[in-house]
Amino acid sequence: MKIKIINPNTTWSMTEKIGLCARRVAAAGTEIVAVSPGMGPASIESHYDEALSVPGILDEIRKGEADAVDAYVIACFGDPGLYAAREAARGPVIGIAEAAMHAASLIGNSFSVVTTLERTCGIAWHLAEMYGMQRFCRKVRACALNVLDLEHHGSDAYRIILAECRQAMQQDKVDSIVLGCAGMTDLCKKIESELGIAVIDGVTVAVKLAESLVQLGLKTGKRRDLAFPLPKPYTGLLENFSRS
Ligand code: 5HY
Repeated sequence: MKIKIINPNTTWSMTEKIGLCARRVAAAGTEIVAVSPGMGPASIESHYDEALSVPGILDEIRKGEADAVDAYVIACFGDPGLYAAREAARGPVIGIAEAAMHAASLIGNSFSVVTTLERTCGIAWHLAEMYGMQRFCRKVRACALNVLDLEHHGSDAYRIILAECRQAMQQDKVDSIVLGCAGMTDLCKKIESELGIAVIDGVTVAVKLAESLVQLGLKTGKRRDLAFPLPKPYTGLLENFSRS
């Protein structure tokens, strides 16, 4: 099977890191394709960034549909464009926030999210509510890190994230910690062994969920609101999105 991971920001070093971590958990026979769109924000840290990342995501879905992709992962913790992407795709589309929160709810009764900037905490809470996970989510914590600090080795990001995860473990009294950024995927197991608590990375969980759904022959439902978008012209910068 072919799983396409879309990192909606245009920072390829992060995309390559995401691809690497995904291939480590993918089953034999699963081909992982990890991409950044040809358009979009260098990092996603606001509603504005999220909105401007969606055309790039949909463009990659369109290409994937022509390339026999079986399932997609949206590798950004805001799950931007998730439902629009599901409309455009035949196969399953998994958002890493949705995947991580559900995994946390299956292995415990409480989790905290550790994310980058304070201003993205609201987005994480909104997703917890939308996915029915707010009764499991005890706290959303920020590390005062920009997303791209995760790409700069001198940024001390690991020490800062580890310290916030330790605080979550000691103060929030949770069963697990959900990492709130795709760019933290490579830190997951290191933090888990350092602290001795379950640490959940949405990228790898989403890959395993996508594999399971494809193996079960489960595709995105097309009978109701996730049916393919209706054909119509789009104009201006979006004219390439016109559907016939
Ligand atoms: C992410 N932004 O996973 C989110 C994380 C965040 O560019 N990739 C991004 O902080 O919202």
